[in-house]
Amino acid sequence: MSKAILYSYRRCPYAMRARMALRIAGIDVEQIEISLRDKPQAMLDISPKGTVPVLQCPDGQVVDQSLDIMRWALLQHDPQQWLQHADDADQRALIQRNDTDFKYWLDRYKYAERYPEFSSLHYRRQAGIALLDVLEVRLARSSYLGGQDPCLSDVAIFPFVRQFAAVDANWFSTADFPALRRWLNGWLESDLFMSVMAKPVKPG
Ligand SMILES: N[C@@H](CCC(=O)N[C@@H](CS)C(=O)NCC(=O)O)C(=O)O
Repeated sequence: MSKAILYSYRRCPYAMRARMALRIAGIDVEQIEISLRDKPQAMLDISPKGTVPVLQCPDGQVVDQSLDIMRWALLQHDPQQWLQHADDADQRALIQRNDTDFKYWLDRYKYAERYPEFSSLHYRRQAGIALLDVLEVRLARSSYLGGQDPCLSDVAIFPFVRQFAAVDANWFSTADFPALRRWLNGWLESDLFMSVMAKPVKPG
């Protein structure tokens, strides 16, 4: 095997961050777009937990957590130094909050009808408390989450904020998150993000 293989799902935020790191690192991967309802056996054979992304490296090593894929890629080539502050406690804590508390409330906000115990507004507020209020304060002070340059936490987190913004785009467009909006839009309009979101060309 000469190329790494990435099992991916276009709209998955974990897969997005992995694809962005692989892309900026210039790693040539064969990307396999899977269906979450019909996962390929070859993927389940190497990673039985059945989540994407999964990277199979040329030497056979399997990396099946998106953050590990990001680090694996950036350790080989990190042209914008995304890893520079990645081990700082505050940076790790931000990603941790994103992947745990924020993700928890985000899922409830996205699918509020499935969680009738509370209102959608309650879930939205909880998501804000879990992470977004902190991001807004930081981004009002600096362009990115680790300072004036993009870093690992920006890329690890923004695909989830993208989902949050899309639940009620009208509301988000005027919500009290001006710095967050500027930051999110910057990433959404970036060539890097657009390149990893390009739809696979269908043969024929
Ligand atoms: N901790 C994993 C989470 C990945 C994950 O949950 N991916 C979702 C898609 S966004 C998935 O594959 N879910 C399995 C399913 O829906 O069957 C990572 O960071 O890679």
